[in-house]
Amino acid sequence: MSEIIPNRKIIHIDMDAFFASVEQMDNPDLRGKPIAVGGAENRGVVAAASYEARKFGVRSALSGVLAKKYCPDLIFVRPRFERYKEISNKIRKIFYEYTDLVEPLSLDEAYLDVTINKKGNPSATLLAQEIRLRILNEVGLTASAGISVNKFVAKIASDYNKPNGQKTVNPDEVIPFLEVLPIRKFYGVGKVTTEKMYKLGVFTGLELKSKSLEFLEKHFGKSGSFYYNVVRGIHNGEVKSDRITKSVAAEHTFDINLSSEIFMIEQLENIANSLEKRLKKHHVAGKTVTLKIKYSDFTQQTRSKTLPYFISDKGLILETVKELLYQERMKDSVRLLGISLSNLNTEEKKTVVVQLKFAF
Ligand code: DCP
Ligand code: CA
Ligand code: CA
Repeated sequence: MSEIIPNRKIIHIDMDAFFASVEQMDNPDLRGKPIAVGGAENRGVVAAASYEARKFGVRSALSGVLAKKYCPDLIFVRPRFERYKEISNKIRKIFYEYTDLVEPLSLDEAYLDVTINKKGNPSATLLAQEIRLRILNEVGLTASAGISVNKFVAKIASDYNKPNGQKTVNPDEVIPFLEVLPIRKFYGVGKVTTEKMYKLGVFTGLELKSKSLEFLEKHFGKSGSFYYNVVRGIHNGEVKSDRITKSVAAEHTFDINLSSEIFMIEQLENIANSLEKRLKKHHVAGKTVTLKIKYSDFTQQTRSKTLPYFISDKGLILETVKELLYQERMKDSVRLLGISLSNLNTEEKKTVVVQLKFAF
């Protein structure tokens, strides 16, 4: 019997005309008007165009000169990246209230895995609606969302009812959705690949599906198997959270306060055990071991030791913890013990790469 893998629930959220909408929100004079962020009448390119400007064919990457030609009333606005970043952070804060599995793709969009979510809401569609409403109420901007079983389909779906709309592609709709999808709309298929696909007679998902894996690999190399799979609804890419975990901890509050170190060791063994499981699950190791002790009078103590190497093994963790335990006498009775590991090997390493040029 084959194992039934439950469908994941992925939401892709993308802000509408992001930079332009921020400018219109902050400056009421710009509302309802065709504006272009970036560019200028005689130089540069448009970064973002308001929906009013898009009616004239103004869009991102268009030169300022052409933009002005298409839309003589176009107002050029200088970008304010700090402001966009600030809004981006606000939006992300909202996302994290729903799940920790948030993968930002750029300032204005992210994938959220809400298969299991902090609200205990089984409907990803309703969650997307709620998140969009919160962005509108708390930030003042509209967003669009795509909801489906994987990142690939969710991303494509978020464009469907843009602006200020959302689209759910249910598990049983994924295949038919992809079959009728124009090939240029497949995420990851850029201009060059689209042209190549056209030359091979592939214009829709259905035509893509008619091609064998060998055929696609022959023409598209490594990407061949990607195309082969996604059109069959197979895309297992995980939502990669960018949250840098600073520490991993496990602790336990006791029903009866502990007064002897012998009992504490026994408890610490259990705690080290759960900590090790957590570390293994997240594939991390750390250098700093911290022992947390809460006494019955509610005072708290922490004792730490940093090792010269990374550990994740419960034996090594316990060894360090014991050292910390005996380092100093305990007060009479202990109600909670905890162990945490920090200085993790996942923390971003800011290395400066210096390129040396040698004269011959
Ligand atoms: N951006 C940019 N240069 C580009 C494309 C985009 O600087 N070539 C910036 C400006 C956009 C923001 O990134 O506002 C988000 O890009 P999107 O592609 O998501 O476009 P918009 O949010 O502007 O519009 P849409 O409503 O289509 O998502
Ligand atoms: Ca956008
Ligand atoms: Ca975007």
